[in-house]
Amino acid sequence: MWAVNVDGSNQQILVDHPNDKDVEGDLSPSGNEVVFPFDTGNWTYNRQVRIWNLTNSSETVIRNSDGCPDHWPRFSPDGSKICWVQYTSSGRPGNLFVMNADGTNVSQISFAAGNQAYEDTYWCRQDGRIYCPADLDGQYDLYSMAADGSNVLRLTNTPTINESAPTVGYLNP
Ligand SMILES: [Ca+2]
Repeated sequence: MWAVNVDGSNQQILVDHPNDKDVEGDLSPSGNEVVFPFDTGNWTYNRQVRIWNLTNSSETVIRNSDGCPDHWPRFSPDGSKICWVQYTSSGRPGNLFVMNADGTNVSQISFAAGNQAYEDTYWCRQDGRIYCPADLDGQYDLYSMAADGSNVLRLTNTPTINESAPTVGYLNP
């Protein structure tokens, strides 16, 4: 996993596993850590969630594989928690979970059933809410919710379009 200044200078490697895949990383609000799913190279279902400490290049496994691959771990605005999508054991997008940044206190915050699914978590640092696409009725739309999964808002309703990977910012056209 690499970082580069927004002007393109100072390209540097952050997380270095030469023989494996580090994907879907998120930089902590402090800038000292990266959380990412660690994949043993073959897109297996045996993913771990790890935190890489950028100050001393140490890493910690905060979540071990349980056969349901973890995707899109994202730090909370204060860096104390992580939300992510846990896929199903058959590799389909699944449900949203939140845990402490040390891997304790795992809490399921969405409850998709059947073919329903959540994806592509984004934890907004401006308002503290979690944004993601979800397929709750046959196609993906965008939703947001409080960090405990309550107060769900449906943001789009576009039956012929599958939304993905939202981000939050300020438009200044
Ligand atoms: Ca849609």
